[in-house]
Amino acid sequence: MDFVSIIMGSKSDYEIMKNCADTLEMFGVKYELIISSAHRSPARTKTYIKEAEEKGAKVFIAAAGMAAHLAGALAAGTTKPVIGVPMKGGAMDGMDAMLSTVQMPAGMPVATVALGKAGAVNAAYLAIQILAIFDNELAIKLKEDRIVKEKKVENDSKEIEVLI
Ligand code: RP5
Repeated sequence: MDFVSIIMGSKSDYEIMKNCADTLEMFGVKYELIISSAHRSPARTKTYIKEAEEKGAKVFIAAAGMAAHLAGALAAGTTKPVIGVPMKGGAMDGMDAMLSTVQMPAGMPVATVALGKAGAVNAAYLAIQILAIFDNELAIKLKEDRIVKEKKVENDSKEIEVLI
């Protein structure tokens, strides 16, 4: 069974990452969601990656804040695509997490998305787009979603637009 695996470094990441899970649900994509830390529970993280891959995880999403090494640790443990979501918070309000997540050495990629809710949602979209390469039903859902978004722009404009 194909699914997306979401791993958060702390329960404090859940409020934002719920948006990631909700987006996957909206597209009917199966997912697992756990808390495991690169620093506080490295053994659990390592074991989980292996078990998730065996169960069918096709894309990993890692969310962590501060000295955020979780996405990098995942990238070290799998050759599946890893998407990193830097979390806001701490003394630098996420700048530290963003740089830790994005600055991977050559050959060990982490697809890093934005800080905050947009990043959590986009991590899900990226995972869905990866799965949709070999899933036509999912590809159609993504195209329909774009049409809805395009229509919303027009409708929102109509409510307030001023034209001469
Ligand atoms: C990171 O440290 C977590 O991913 C979280 O974003 C941050 C703070 O964790 P808590 O102290 O709130 O558990 O490892």
